[in-house]
Amino acid sequence: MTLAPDGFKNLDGKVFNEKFPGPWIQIKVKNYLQFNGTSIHWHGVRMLNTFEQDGVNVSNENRGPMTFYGPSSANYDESLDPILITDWSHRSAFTDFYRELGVNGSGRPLMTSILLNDAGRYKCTGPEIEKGNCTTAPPLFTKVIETGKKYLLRLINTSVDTTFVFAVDNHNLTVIGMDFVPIVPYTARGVLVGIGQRYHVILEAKPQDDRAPADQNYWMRTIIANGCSGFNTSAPNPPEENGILRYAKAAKENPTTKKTPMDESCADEPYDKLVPVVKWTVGEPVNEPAEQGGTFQVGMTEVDPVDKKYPGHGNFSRWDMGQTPMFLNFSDPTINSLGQNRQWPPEYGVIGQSGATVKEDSWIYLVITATSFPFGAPRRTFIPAAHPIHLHGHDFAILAQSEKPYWDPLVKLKKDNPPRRDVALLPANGYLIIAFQADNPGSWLMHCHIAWHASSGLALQILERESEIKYTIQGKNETERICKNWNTWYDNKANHWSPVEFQDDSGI
Ligand SMILES: [Cu+2]
Repeated sequence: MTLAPDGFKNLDGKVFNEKFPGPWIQIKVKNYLQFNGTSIHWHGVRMLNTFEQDGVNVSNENRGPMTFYGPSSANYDESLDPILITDWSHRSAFTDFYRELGVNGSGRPLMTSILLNDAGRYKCTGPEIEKGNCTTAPPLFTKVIETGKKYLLRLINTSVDTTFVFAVDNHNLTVIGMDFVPIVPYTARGVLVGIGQRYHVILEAKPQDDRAPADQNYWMRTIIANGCSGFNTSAPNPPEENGILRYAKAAKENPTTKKTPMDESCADEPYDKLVPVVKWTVGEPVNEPAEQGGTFQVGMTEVDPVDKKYPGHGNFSRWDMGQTPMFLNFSDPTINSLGQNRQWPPEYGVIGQSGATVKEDSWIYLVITATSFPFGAPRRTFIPAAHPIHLHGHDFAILAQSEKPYWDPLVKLKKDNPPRRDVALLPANGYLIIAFQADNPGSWLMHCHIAWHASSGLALQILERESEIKYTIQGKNETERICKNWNTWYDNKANHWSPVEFQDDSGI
């Protein structure tokens, strides 16, 4: 459009929203929680050269979707609002976390219901009704569609502890993107969405079956993946019919459709089908090869109950993937000790460069195993559980992903355009080999996205090109201001929820 900010007409001014300068995008966060410091993290966003704004030091159970518009690998007519799939508990995470630690022999924490966006279903018991705990739930998530149109669905698993398969009765889904990465389209009955993963799928408003006419209602299903459930597996699961796909001519009633058979096992979408449109060729690693000890073993470590770092409630274990479970000190953040050759406390889980020269185009390989290799480890146990592993600051290439125990250092790695994303499932008893390019100086978390496990300590900090981080920090004064405010707040014991202990989880 024509711009004349100085009184002279520039005929070809480029603008956002017909405004010059463009709109000011700001996000301000004000914390009204009484006993919790909190921070806001932009999940999956690369935060290129802005590591100090990645915002993770306290885990808090709140979340919302954000959408970046970008190229897609197939066309569609309309997009629906983001679809958040989550498990839901009637107890607070602060209460249930002690169950996760197995304090005093308690069982693991269990989730109660499934929500699709803001609605789910729970059948109140008599005593719960009498106690006044129950009210009317909002209507189930419902989308009205028109026959013949193609709709983009943005699926996000925001669960604490459950991997879901998303499906729509009598409809195929065309998968076109994962974790912001457009992929070559493929067709699926259902799509497995791990915790923290995102998928873009296209649904064509055309049922796949003559017996399923286009004037009906169809269930959207949130199926609990076999073996990756946060629910009580000896009791019936909560209903998986949690959303309604309604054709414009259909009556406003619940669907009566039946589930189409599909793979419900807890494994990432098929490796061979996840082909990025923009190709990567992964180079040789600069860090030490896996067979020389560069593996990270996901297991549990028995914590010494008298160790003051881990507030004690008797004997318990914490999840970890490094030397020891992560446990951070909010008053001593990593960002304040950069470039000082600091000997980091083992519970900070800092992985540095250990002598390797790391440059912008260097490749770093990480081998993550769910079993002990090559030797057993003292005070550690390995439990067969799948873990959605998430890396901050990067997309990573998945060089290998297997449900077999990791023992063969000559395992075949796919370096020619492997799947890439920012959350991948470490299969139970198996292994995951990932690679990222060291193009983003910072201290980046790598952790399991099961909230209980992250809180327990299943996390590392990867210190990438430490000496260069200081040049990327834009908000140095802001960092100092926040740290100072934190210390003032923390030093006032009236702000602590418990007089005995302030922090009981890893801090992420
Ligand atoms: Cu985990």
